[in-house]
Amino acid sequence: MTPVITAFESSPDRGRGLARDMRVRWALEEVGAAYEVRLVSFRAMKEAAHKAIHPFGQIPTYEEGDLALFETGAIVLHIAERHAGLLPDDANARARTIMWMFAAVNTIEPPIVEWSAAWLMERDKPWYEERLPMLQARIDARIGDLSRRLGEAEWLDGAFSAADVMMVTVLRRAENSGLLERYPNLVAYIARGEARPAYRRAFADQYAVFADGQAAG
Ligand code: GTB
Repeated sequence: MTPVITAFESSPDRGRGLARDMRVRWALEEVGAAYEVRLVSFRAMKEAAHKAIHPFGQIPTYEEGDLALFETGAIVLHIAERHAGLLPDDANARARTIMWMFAAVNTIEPPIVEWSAAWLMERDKPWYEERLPMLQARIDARIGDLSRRLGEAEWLDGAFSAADVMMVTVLRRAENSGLLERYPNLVAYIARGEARPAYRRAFADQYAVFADGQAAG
C-alpha cells in the first residue's frame, strides 16, 4: 500500500523546505519507499475531512491503508520501524536514536519555533525588539549544548539515522537566525544532511510544488 502524505498546497516558505513535510519526505526517500502527496490548502486543513486525520488541522499527515498518523516524530519513527536504514539494530543504540528524535522535537525545536513565530507574527509590535534577544538566547543555549555534544562526530549517535533526519530539519528552521554560524560543526552537520541524495530528492519534490504554483500564476 503506497502511503499518502499531506503537504501545503502553497507553503509560506516559498519552496525552502522548512515546512515539516520535508522531514517525512526525506525519511521516505532514505528508505526508498514510494509515496504520494496530497496537497491541502489552509482552508481545507481546518475542515472536518482533514481534521478527522489531524485533530489540530495541520500538515503533514501520513495515511497507509487503515493507518492514519499525524506528528512528524511519530511518522518518521513509524517509517524507520517499518523499513531498514534509519534505526540501528542494536537495542541500546535504537533507544538512543529515539531519544535524539525526542530531543529534536521537544528540546531543540520549541525555542526555534518560538523565535520564528515571533518574527512572523510580532515583528511589528512595540515589544518585539526587546523580546528578540531573549528568544535568541534560548535558541543559543540549546544549540550551543548540542554543538558541544556533537563535537566532531558526523552524526548524532554513530551511523546516520532517523534522529539526524529530525535534528537537521529542526536546525534548518534556525538558518536565518544568525545563530547557527557561531557553531561551525552544526553548520557542517546540516550541510552533510543536505548533501545526502535522499535529502536532495525530497527537497526537489517539495520545491516543485512551489515552482508549479508559480508557473500556474
Ligand atoms: N508538531 C507537529 C508535527 O511535528 O507534525 C507540528 C505540525 C505543524 O506545525 N505543521 C504546520 C502547519 O500545518 C506546518 S510546518 N501549520 C498550519 C496551521 O497550524 O494552521 C510549520 C512551518 C510552517 C511554515 C514555515 N515557513 O514558512 O518557513 C515553516 C514551518
